[in-house]
Amino acid sequence: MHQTFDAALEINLLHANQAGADHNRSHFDEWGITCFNLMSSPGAGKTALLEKTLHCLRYALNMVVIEGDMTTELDADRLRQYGVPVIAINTGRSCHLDSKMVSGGIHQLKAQYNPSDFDLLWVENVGNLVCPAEFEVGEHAKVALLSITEGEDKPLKYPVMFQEADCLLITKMDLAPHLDFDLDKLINNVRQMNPDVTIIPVSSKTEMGLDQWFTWVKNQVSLIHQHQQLISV
Ligand SMILES: Nc1nc2c(ncn2[C@@H]2O[C@H](COP(=O)(O)OP(=O)(O)OP(=O)(O)O)[C@@H](O)[C@H]2O)c(=O)[nH]1
Ligand SMILES: [Mg+2]
Ligand SMILES: [Zn+2]
Ligand SMILES: [Zn+2]
Repeated sequence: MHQTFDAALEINLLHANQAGADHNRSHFDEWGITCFNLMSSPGAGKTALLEKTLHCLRYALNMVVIEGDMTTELDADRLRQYGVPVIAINTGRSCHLDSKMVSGGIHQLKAQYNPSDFDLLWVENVGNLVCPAEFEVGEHAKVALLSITEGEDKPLKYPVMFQEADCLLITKMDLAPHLDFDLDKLINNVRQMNPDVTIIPVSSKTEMGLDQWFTWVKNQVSLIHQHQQLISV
């Protein structure tokens, strides 16, 4: 469980976490790896999206996953079927991944592989709409998912996740005919929190919107790689 007892303690906690995130980021930039942090409430479809993404981008990018869950390797095992290395991190009572946990994962990766062989590291965070957005892990971009069964009001009620996101995937669009769901209202609520975020409605089931998502991923990896080459000279 993640509890904050006072503001000073929270500042120290986030400060220590930021130092670890900077450490992780320096490894990613040294190795030429892009890191994306996938965040959502439990069950919004992070692993389902990763399954499609690992399969469809397998020839375009060399990928690796750090899979965060409080307990079990259920999601890690789902993703291992796609032939990519998956490092499972169990957070125990903690409801988010912090930079130190991810640091453990990337040093494990380094011990087993040549990390420069990878283009893209996916971090699937613990299902939680609140604190994963506060704890940077060294990622280059935050990708938030919100499924349409959760309600259009969620960006207003849980603002930090939506303010911090670089890309927001509106998931499970195939269920829209069964729900009283208003896409324009949701997008309007998101824009109030974050006018610049890239918003992509998707369905991992029907594959609606996935081409646009894959294009966003490939463009970001390419841009970040160019930046990494510039800062390495
Ligand atoms: N109809 C529909 N169901 C989906 C879609 N994506 C995921 N699901 C279902 O939603 C449930 C949760 O999906 P997961 O991919 O496990 O969600 P998650 O965000 O990884 O969940 P946690 O890791 O537990 O937080 C599963 O039953 C999926 O089959 C989708 O696009 N459409
Ligand atoms: Mg999952
Ligand atoms: Zn290190
Ligand atoms: Zn937490």
